[in-house]
Amino acid sequence: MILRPHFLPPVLAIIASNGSAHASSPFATHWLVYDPGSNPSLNYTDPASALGRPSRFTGDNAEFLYPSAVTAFNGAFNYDQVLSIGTGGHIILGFGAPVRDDPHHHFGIDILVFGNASFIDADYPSGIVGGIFSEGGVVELSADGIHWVAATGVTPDGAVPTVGYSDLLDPFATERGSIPTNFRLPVDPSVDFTGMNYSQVLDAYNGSGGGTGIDIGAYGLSVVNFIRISNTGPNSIEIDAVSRVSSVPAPGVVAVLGLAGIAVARRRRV
Ligand SMILES: [Ca+2]
Ligand SMILES: [Ca+2]
Ligand SMILES: [Ca+2]
Repeated sequence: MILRPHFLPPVLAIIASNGSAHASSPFATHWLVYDPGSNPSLNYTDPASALGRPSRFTGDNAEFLYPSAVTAFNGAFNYDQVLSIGTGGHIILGFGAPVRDDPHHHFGIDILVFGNASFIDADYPSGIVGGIFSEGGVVELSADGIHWVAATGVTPDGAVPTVGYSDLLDPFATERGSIPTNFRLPVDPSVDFTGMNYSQVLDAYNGSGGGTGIDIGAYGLSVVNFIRISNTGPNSIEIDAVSRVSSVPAPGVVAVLGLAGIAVARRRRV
């Protein structure tokens, strides 16, 4: 069954959602269409799970009783944290403000997609990156919700695992950390994590919370308001969140204001 908010057809739903009260949110503020496909994971079919910020902690409920931090080796798995999309399914998510191909975005990346993929531990439980549990998926982008451009090469559930805290050196920590990561800061896409220990992984993340990066300019787009994530593979994929990347502050402005340290501290707490 295909779900639509308030049972509106897509175009009307888009219009109805334009007055969103969450325009300043850096994460998806609304969903427009959710088709769960043929084999979504049981109990993971609430499209609201893909809205808002990514998860930092998981398993802390009666269903699982396995409280654990979201690390690069431990993806989020609570029912209300990730949305599952089965074979042939898709979701369309909307941002509260346009995503722009801003030259000040880190590494040129404008959008981050957070699945629940995690690295494979080659030396469990010490946390040595031996690969990644990747479940794939397909991403398309649109300015108007009608015309779509394929973001070829982007793997929404499988490229860069989510990390909830920068200071948790245990990849299977059962407590929260004290330094939340930044979900609007991309990981350097040139990094090869293979063989790294978890301390090296966190250094490479450099305060980022992970997420698969998308440079909308690479697909000829200057503005994006909607993202469609589809599954054409045999297994379900999971989506936790999407975010708009924040701009790198102009160094001169920060220096003049004398707020460099404060600016960094705030960015890390988004
Ligand atoms: Ca860009
Ligand atoms: Ca998954
Ligand atoms: Ca979520």
